[in-house]
Amino acid sequence: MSGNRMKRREFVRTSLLGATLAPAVLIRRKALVSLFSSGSVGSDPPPNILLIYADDIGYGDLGCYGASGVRTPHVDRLAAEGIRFTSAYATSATCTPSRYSLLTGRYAFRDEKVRILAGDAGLLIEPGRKTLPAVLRQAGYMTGVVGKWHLGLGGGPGKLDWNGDIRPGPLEIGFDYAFLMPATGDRVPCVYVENHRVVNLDPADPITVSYKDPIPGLPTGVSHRDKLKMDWSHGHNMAVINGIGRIGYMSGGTSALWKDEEMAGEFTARAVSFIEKNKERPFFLYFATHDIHVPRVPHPRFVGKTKMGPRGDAIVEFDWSVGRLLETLDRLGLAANTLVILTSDNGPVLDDGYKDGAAEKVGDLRPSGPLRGGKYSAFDAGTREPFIVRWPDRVKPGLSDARFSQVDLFASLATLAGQPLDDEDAPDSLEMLDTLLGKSHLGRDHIIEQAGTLSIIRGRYKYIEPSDGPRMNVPTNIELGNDPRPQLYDIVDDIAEKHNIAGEHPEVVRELEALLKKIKRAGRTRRWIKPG
Ligand SMILES: [Ca+2]
Repeated sequence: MSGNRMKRREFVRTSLLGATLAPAVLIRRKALVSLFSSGSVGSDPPPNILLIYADDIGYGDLGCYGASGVRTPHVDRLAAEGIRFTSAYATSATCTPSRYSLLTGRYAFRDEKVRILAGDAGLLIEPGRKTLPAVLRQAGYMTGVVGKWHLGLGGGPGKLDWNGDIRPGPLEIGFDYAFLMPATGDRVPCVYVENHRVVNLDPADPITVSYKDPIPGLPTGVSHRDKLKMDWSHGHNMAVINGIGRIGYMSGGTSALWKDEEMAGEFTARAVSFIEKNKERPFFLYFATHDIHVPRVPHPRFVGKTKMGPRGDAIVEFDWSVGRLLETLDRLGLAANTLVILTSDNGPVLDDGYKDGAAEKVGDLRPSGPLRGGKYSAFDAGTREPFIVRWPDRVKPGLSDARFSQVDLFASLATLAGQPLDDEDAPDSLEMLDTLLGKSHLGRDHIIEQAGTLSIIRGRYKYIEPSDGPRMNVPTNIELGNDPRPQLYDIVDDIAEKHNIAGEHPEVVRELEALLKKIKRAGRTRRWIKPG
C-alpha cells in the first residue's frame, strides 16, 4: 500500500470519527486541516466522487441486473469491482423530483413546485438551500455537473434571456463548473449551457423560447410531420429541431443547436476533461446522462448494436460513456481512490412519445426486471433502480440487499467529507455511509416512493396511499399503481406486487398510513428517526 493511500484512509477515518463526536465547528476545521495541512491538496486527497446518474434506465436494463439482448460490459465491470445493490431507490418515478431530492436531501413531495418542469422554468433549488455540491465544496472539493439538469434556470418562466447571463443556476447553488442540457432532450431550448452562457451562440441570431404560443412562420411537428426523421407518437410535436419534434417552441440560436447524435459524446468529453483538469485535487462530478431518455438518437456507431432499435442502442451508448469515464480514471491513476456511484433517476418506459420501436422490438428484455410498473408508477419499477458503488481502496466487492434511498447520498457523502449537517439541512437525508460502503447490510428504516401518489415500504410490507388517479398511463402503457382503495403488498414474497393484502392486514395498513402521515407532517425525517 502506498503512503498516499494510507493517508487517505486516515483522512476518512478521522472525518468519520470527527463527524460522530465533535461539534460542528471543530469538524469543519478538522476536515480542512486534513485537506490542506500538508501544503498540497493533491498529496493527501480524500476520495474523488463520480456520480453517474442515468435517465430512465430500469431495474432490468443492465447486464449485471439480468438484461438480455443488450451487453453492458463497462457497467458490469463496475458492478464486479464494487457493490451491486438490489434494493436501492430513487425518491420519485420521474426526473425532476428525483434530481431535486438527490441534490437537496429533501423529498420533492414537500414542495408543490417540484414537478416535471417546463424547459423555461426558473431554478427550483432556492439559492441558500444547502446542496450536496455546496457541502462537498465546503470540504475542499472541486464540484462539477455535466449533462441533464432539468431543475430550472433563472428567475422563472419568461424571465430568462437565453442570450445573456443564465443565472441563477448550478453555479449559484454549489457547483464550480457546469455543462448542461437545460431541461430534457425532448424539450426546447436544444442548446448546451456552459456555466452562465449558451455555447456557440451567435448574437446576431438570438434565441427565443416559448412554452405558450407557437412562433409564427416556423415548422412544427404537426405542420411538417412527414419530414421528421423520427415521428412522434404522443406530444412532442411543437418545435422541430434537428428533424425531431419537441415540447415547446424556439427560434434562433441556429449555430448553438445540439445534434442529438453527438450528445453522449459531447457530455462524455466534457466529463473526461473535468476529471483531467481536476486530477490533482478531490473532485465531485455529477454526470447526468441524457441516455436513455427520449428522443433516443444514439450516434451512428451504436446504431444496430442491438435488435431493439434506438432504446437498446442507447443503453449501449450509455455503457460506452461509463467505459470512457472508467478508462479515464484508470489512465490518470485515480481509480483506486475514486468513489463511483451509478444509478438512475426513475424506472423504464418504452413508448415515451416517439415512434422509435421500443415497445415493438423489446424482445426478451424486461426493462422492469421482476418488478411491476415503470416510469411514472407507484409500483416498484417506478423507483427501484440499479445502484452500483465502487471504491477499490475502501469497498469490498459484493452484493447488498440493504434498502437504500438516493435521498441519503447527501448525508452519507457529507459525513464522508467530514461535513456535519445542521438540523435544517437536507431534512430527509439519513446518514447511511456504512451501508453505502458495504460495511453494514442494515437498510434504511423505511423507503418513501413518490409517483402520482405516495408509497412507503417498511419491513416486508409496502403501502400505497389510496388515489383517484388513473390506473393506466395509456400513451406509455404503464400501470400507475393508483387505486381508490389502500394497497398493501408483501414485497419480499410478492416482489411483483400482484396480491393486495390490505384486507388481510388492516393493522399493518393503519401503522404504515400513520407513519407516512407523520413523515409528511414533520416536514423532515432526520432528528426524529434513527437511521437503520
Ligand atoms: Ca428520467
